[in-house]
Amino acid sequence: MHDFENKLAHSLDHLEDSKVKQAMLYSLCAPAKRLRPQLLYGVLKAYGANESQGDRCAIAIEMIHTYSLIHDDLPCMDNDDLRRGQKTCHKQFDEATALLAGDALLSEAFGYVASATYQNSINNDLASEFVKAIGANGMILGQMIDLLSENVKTDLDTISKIDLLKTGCLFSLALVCGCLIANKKGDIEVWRNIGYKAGLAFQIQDDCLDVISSEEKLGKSISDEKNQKSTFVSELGFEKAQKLYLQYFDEIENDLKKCNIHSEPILKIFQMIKNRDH
Ligand code: GRG
Repeated sequence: MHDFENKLAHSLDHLEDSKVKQAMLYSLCAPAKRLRPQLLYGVLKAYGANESQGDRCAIAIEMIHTYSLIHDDLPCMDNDDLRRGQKTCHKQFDEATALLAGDALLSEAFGYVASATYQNSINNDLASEFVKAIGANGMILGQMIDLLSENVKTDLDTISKIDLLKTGCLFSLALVCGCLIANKKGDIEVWRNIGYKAGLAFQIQDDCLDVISSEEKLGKSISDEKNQKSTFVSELGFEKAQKLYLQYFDEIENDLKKCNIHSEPILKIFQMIKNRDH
């Protein structure tokens, strides 16, 4: 993650100055955990590959994650005021600018993937993985099912599907990109599954944090109750939900220990996620 914040801050330097660029930078460079880039770099380290090879994909994934947050916060979606400890993009700018900022981050992200020069021309594989993860069979589908679940009692299978698609797909993408860039295509499904488990664990943990933490600490609105959404905590109770996400993190640790990699750095990232308080 050497100098990642600086790389992100300069990632839009090629764009003409405009209000939409200001809005993109406002949301992209807001204080955030950068978990998905950390995971991508973690896989490269696990294979002993050069970390800087991951820069363009890591930036692209953070752009896409930021776009999803901007759109998720819009009045037509979750209608939130606070994100990453600051006003949401549409509150700071306006709705139309926020919509465009999200669209533009998504477009620029693909520019980053397309123009990366990797060995064995893996750019096509990477682009396909991006579309699979974030398109209408991935993150967007998760968001659609989530929106349709508001004010409706939702069973655990559906909640799991939403979490897997909304969060797991992007975690998986980060790990899979690391695997492809390290030229270890044969291991791709192992990383994909770890990403899905991590997304599920992360989202159940989020449901738990929503109960015990504050908006100030989380840096975002606590909106599940407001939007009348079923969550793992509402369906299982806090203790069972907590047990379940810890179980998923244990499984991830065991999966990683079975891989033929230098597992320490990536284990540390998952431990950090497991112990997070926001
Ligand atoms: C095209 C209209 C349209 C929408 C795009 C909005 C959307 C599709 C998907 C939403 C996906 C979403 C918001 C999932 C939740 C993801 C999540 C776990 C967010 C929080 O991630 P952290 O904690 O946040 O890593 P930071 O701020 O640290 O990066």
